[in-house]
Amino acid sequence: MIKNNLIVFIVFVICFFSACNTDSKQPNVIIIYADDLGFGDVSAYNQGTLNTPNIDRIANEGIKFTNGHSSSATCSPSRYALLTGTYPWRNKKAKISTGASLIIDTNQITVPKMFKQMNYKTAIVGKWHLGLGYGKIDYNSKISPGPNELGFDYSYIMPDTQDRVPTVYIEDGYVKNLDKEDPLFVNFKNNFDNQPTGKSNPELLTTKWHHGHFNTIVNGISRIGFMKGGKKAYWSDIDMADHFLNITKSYIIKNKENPFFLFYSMQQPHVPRTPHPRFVGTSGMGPRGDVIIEADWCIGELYKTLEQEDLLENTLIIISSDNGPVLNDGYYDEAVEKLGDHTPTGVLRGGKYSLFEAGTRVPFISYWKGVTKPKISNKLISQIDIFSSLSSIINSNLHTKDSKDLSQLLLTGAGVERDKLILEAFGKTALKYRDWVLIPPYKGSPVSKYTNVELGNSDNYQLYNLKDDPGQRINLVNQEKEKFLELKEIYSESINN
Ligand code: NG6
Ligand code: CA
Repeated sequence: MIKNNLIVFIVFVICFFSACNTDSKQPNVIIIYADDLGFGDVSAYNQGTLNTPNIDRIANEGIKFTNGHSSSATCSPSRYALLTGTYPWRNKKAKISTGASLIIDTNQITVPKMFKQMNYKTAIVGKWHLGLGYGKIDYNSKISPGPNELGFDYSYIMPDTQDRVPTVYIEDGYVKNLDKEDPLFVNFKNNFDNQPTGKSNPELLTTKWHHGHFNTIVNGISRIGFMKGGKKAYWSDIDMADHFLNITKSYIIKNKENPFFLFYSMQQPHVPRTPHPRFVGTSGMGPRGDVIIEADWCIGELYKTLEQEDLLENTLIIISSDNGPVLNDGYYDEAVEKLGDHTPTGVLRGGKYSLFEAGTRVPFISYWKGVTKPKISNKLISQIDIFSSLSSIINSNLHTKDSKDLSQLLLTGAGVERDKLILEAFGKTALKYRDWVLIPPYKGSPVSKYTNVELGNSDNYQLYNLKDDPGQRINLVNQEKEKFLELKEIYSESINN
């Protein structure tokens, strides 16, 4: 009897593990998300003069999308759309976070929740920038809700941006290395105890601010916002890339037996640009170029880890950026002066913050060894489609209204594409429809007085044909009356739907 039971038990165990094995055939998914990396910053796109050999290898062996978009020309809204599959302009809270409350409702379905439902392990390492908690955050106890309440089993994050306080990492809701004897306080309006700031004590700065960024000084760099205490928890800016990479690598090695979804959310090349000394001077373009070289190296190291762990053939990698490029985003770091012939936006007009193409048309690459065949695809795809496309790839049945299942496109570079996409920048929207773009009239300066980026604001409607005019120079509103009216109609339908 005991023997029979034992045999039944052994058979059960074998079946159970073979079932697990089938499950483990579900691919791992890694989204590598750069911060402010431009369409022309990746050499595989043949636009600029920077060299990114590691991204290029993945791009050249996978699908390189030349018409791939982030959902917004700034960070938090793009991240919101990526993780929820919902347009950011539907949610008033989905705007740049500066110590804001959590932007995503904890009841909302998210990409990591979807993966969890399919028995994946889920993690985010790197920049978060989607707000934390409700109301005022107490950094000295558990900070919740945050990424863990939105479906990430493991989170190791920079809360907002590298140029905002607090300059600490948060692991699963707790400030890493916080000394209880030295509590951490943050305030975005008022300074604490006349502490030195970038404004009052410029002599303490190693990097000078240009606009904004003149509050609390950490590591010789003044930031947005004030902070006091918590000194042991402060990050080292120059080690940030290595730090996130090492955590990412350990996570992969630790979780290689289960399918995992990993959001590797890099901080480069957002300001302040702080390359590790071994990358200083490598681009000849100053810190902006150097941190792109650094980010490229990190991606190469990640690739190597997957190769060494024999995971490449079972891992879908997506590389993209949260918005387009900007040179001067608030610090004097020679991004403009040392640019040389490099063109971060490539042939596109605008940049970060802009409704023109370079605001949201970004590097967009998918790669899965043995599955994707090298292809350059000019089909229209948006990061908002990642939700439904991944859902399809991992056999989940979750979909959202705004996210299109473009899984075939993601895996082959061919097939159904989007015909229309609403672009967003600072709450302002525009329509991309096939080869056309319609930008409604918006008040505001056409060129940002800080960043010098062309924002897309104009008193008049703008209509561009990207096929003939990828740089959006010729406004066809008057010549192409019918097209104009057609797009106006589609725009108003889409935005009110
Ligand atoms: C802006 C900051 C800019 C950057 C941006 C967020 C000023 C004047 N400008 O408010 O430097 O931090 O927010 O960038 O403070 S993003 O890529 O995270 O959206
Ligand atoms: Ca960004």
